[in-house]
Amino acid sequence: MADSIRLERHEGWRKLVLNRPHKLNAFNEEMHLLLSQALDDAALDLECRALLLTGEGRGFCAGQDLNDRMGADFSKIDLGRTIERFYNPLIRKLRSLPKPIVCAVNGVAAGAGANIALACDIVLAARSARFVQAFTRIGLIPDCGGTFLLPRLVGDARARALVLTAEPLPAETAASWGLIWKSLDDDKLIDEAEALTAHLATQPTQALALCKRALAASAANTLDTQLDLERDLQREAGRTPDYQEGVTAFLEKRQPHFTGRPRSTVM
Ligand code: LHQ
Repeated sequence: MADSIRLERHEGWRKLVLNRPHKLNAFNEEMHLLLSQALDDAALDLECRALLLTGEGRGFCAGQDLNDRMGADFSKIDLGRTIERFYNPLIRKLRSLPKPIVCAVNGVAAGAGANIALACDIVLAARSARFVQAFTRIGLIPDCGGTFLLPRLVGDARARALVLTAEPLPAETAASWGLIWKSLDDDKLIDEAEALTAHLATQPTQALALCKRALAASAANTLDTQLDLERDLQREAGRTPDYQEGVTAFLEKRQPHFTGRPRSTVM
């Protein structure tokens, strides 16, 4: 893999590092293509049961690389196309990937970079990191699902102020507001994020994927519809080898050994 995304393989999980530190890991086309490919590969590989996304250097991600706009004829630029081609598929992939994604926000997360972090399943951030809905600073609106996720995570009043002022939100406040899971001392971030990802990789992967599906659907469902969905997904979870292992281990008073495998199709 070329170097704007660095891939590390670990036992049961993979680490993907946004790797354009001189630009605070702002996205260009190559980085989009490599990240998309890395997510597709991870989705298909049964040995990969969890992912960690982080950034190289002092930033997590500064959103779209704005350098390619130098000297451009703005009347000819169709931002909708860029979003349709790169950002929307990326957010859909992160949300629907059938394995947990931990995001370790190692430094500033701005514009699309902030919302890409929030689209991951569990977000940890270094205490020095900050989240910036930087879009209005350059005359844009939040994308990458920001206008969907922010009000749901922190409520309408805070979402509105974050979006309309583009003020940086420190990691600790982000955690106390419920925008992210935890803020950690800078020197502990990567070790804790790796330990969490490695732990998730030992969990019942199929059930975790079904949890993601249920939570994703809840945004648009009534309680009634959601209850029906839970019934259907629980039925699926109940047919996995890991359910059998979980119950057996509980009854035998030992730790479960989950394989993360889908149910065998051989009856
Ligand atoms: C950058 C960038 C950057 C290039 C820092 N590009 N070089 C979707 C669809 C299509 C098009 C448009 O966009 C979108 C979605 C979006 O993401 S729109 C929002 C794009 N992002 C931004 O507007 C954020 C721009 N960056 C900043 O406001 C600041 O750099 C932040 C607040 C992230 C960090 O500030 P500082 O810590 O003070 O760092 P810095 O500004 O000095 O940046 C360090 C270097 O990184 C610097 O390069 P230099 O050669 O001068 O050292 C910046 O030019 C470069 N950089 N962001 N997005």
